[in-house]
Amino acid sequence: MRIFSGIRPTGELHIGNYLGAIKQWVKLQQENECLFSIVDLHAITTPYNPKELQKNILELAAEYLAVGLDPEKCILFVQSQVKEHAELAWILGTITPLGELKRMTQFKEKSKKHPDYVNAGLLNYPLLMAADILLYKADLVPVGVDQRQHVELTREIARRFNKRFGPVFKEPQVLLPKMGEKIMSLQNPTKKMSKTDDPKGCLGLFEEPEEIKKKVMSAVTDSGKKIKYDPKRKPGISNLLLIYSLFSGKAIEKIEKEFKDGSYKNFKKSLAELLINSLEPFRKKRKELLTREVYIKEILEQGRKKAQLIAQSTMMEVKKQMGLF
Ligand code: AQP
Repeated sequence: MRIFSGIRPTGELHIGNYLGAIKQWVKLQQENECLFSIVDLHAITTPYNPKELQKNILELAAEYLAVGLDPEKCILFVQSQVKEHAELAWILGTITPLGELKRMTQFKEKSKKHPDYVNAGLLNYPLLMAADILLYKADLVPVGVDQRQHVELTREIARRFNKRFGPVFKEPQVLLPKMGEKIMSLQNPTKKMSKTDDPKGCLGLFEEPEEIKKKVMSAVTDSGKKIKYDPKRKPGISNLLLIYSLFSGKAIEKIEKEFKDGSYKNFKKSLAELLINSLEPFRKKRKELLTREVYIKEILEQGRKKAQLIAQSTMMEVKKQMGLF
């Protein structure tokens, strides 16, 4: 199988990015042909600081490596370094009705969040994402559930292109994790945990132990005392139980039993400890990798070369079919 996925270099990864997407990537790289990108062209659709973008890109590359992506097993590259992404996105825009882009949930949410920054790039985000995936004829796209709608649109675009110009693209399938497709904010458990939201609600994957403890202990819980998984009635404690389960490998029912006589406070203490121990190797590795800029740049350069070969070959086919070549 060929796999494609990416993350925006908009800040330090959080446990939602890990549990929703990257944890799957690390497994998938063992037996598939994987491409994982740092999608910087997507990052510039929301407010950002140009002086920090290169630093964020390198840091995200270090973070990919720190959590276990192996450049011997997968292709790691920066999206903007393979110009075919932007080229194909333009082409896909010519066969996509405006209404399909306007109804995308992410466009609506991000427009609301940044009312002074509603640019055409934000509207066209799903076209660029479709180009990212279709360029490599990916079979599977491992992402969190918030990206499912974009992958569905990608399938639709691929179908439309193939019908009009001939069979070039593969229709990709979304691959959601069995559990953890949407980790909620620690401060507002009805909202997705997000890099650019309230920092207190977002638990970074490389955070210092003290910070982890503080954030977990001050996580919003629900009324009542019972530690029970019930996302509708008890979204706060359910989110914490899910995180506990995913990091410990224990079933939720087993954790409920373990803490059946315990308080929220005790449960949170235990979760903080679990997270501190589980995340320590990532934190150490990231620190070490950040001192090896040349090594990271070399990995990205090798990745660029490999990705570009595939991308150029697909673009030749696309252009031929469309009469552009
Ligand atoms: N809370 C989450 N739970 C599960 N999966 C998540 N993902 C993001 N948040 C959660 C998944 O992580 C991948 C990368 O996300 P991204 O950075 O490309 O997109 P994003 O949605 O913009 O991520 P953030 O954290 O919400 O960042 P900002 O604040 O910059 O918008 C995707 O597979 C996504 O599903």
